[in-house]
Amino acid sequence: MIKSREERSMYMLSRIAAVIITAAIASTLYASEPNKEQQTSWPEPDPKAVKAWQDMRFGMFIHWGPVSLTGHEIGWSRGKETPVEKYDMLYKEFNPVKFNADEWVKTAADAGMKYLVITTKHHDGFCLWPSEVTDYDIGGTPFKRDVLKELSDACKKHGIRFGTYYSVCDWHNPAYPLGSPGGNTKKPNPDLAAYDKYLRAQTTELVKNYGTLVTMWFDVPQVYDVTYGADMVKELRALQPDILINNRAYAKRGLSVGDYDTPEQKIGGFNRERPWETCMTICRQWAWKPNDEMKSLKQCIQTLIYTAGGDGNLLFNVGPMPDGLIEQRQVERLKEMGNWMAKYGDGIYGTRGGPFKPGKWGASTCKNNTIYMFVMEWSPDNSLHLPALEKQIKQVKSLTGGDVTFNQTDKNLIFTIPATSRDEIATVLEITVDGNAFAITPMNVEDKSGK
Ligand code: FHN
Repeated sequence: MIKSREERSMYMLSRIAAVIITAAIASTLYASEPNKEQQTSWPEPDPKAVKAWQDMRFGMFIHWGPVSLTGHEIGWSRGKETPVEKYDMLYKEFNPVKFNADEWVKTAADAGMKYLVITTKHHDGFCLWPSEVTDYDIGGTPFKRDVLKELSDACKKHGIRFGTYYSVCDWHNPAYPLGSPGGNTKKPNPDLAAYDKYLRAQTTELVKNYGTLVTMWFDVPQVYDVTYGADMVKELRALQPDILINNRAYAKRGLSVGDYDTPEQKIGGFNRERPWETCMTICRQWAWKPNDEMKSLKQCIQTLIYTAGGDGNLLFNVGPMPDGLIEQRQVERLKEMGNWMAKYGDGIYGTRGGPFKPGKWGASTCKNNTIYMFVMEWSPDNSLHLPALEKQIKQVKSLTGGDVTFNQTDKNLIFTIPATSRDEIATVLEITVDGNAFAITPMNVEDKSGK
């Protein structure tokens, strides 16, 4: 029975002390419980590396492997459309004799793409390079050639940055706890610590053997969490201090993970505070699918415009065929994108999103004292009504042709262009202002298209 105030306080103090000591013991006993510092700190990237990556704005994503022999989705079709036993033997037939790294990289360069990221290992566990720690790799195929070496060499030759996608989950590896189909089964004898060793051996091979990588693009970490991931990331950064790592290196669980976010199959929201990159397929499937639905040129270009307008990058995916060729129709679509970029790429490369935020009207980007407007919707009276601009306009040019006029007041800004001068994909206006365009406070644009 507590008698006095003093005894009550002493009792409370002893209870608090007990709680603190217990927590301290627990934190040492369960070594797998990451410490507070480990949980919240992500090793900051070199700001110059981030800016160089952002300036590129547009990259090629490639999803490829023996699965292309089936025309079904990489990883996900294992144990679904294709029985596991059959899927895991596909590599014995994988012989993409028409693979030409130079051609792939030239296709990327001709599209106006500045970097390239390929699935070195997807969820199915197959490795497109001769890994020291597994035989389930390109060395076990009739093809045998090191696809990554040939690609990274070709990228260097064409001035394209090379990056590697690596799936954290591995439904083929017996040590990784989850398996196919879709990570919904449990392996009989999982050993995550052993799998972490395997994963780190492979990621070390990638960063050591294929030149300076622009990024390590991790995917689907599932049960692989900060307990392992924090040290793995530190190891990568120690090997390549400038490498950018996306936000899928390990299970987030409320942690801040990665140098950039990765909205998928959708355009990210306007965000100048944290780098981001939309990854999207040119067709519908990530890996090659016969007669898959392919996006129109308008869809492709407007996706790129909206991504840059939101201050993000676009990683645009192709799925090469089992013979090693990228489908001709995809090559042609990418060439059409390159033709557009050749004319209007100044408004994409090296720009930042805004100041007019993306909307049905279109999107804008900015660089030095220039604002680029990509107008997709006009009001019925052929005008575009915008909020007042805090800097004085010195000149306006329509890069897509025609005469554009403008009226700037302290209340609003109106552009007008004859309907005959509009461009079906986007009417591109180049606006010169009297100062740094990026310093202009970003603004929303009210939808006045009347549609
Ligand atoms: O499951 C994968 C999918 O196959 C594809 O690789 C995408 C690309 O970002 N990532 C995962 C789905 O989020």
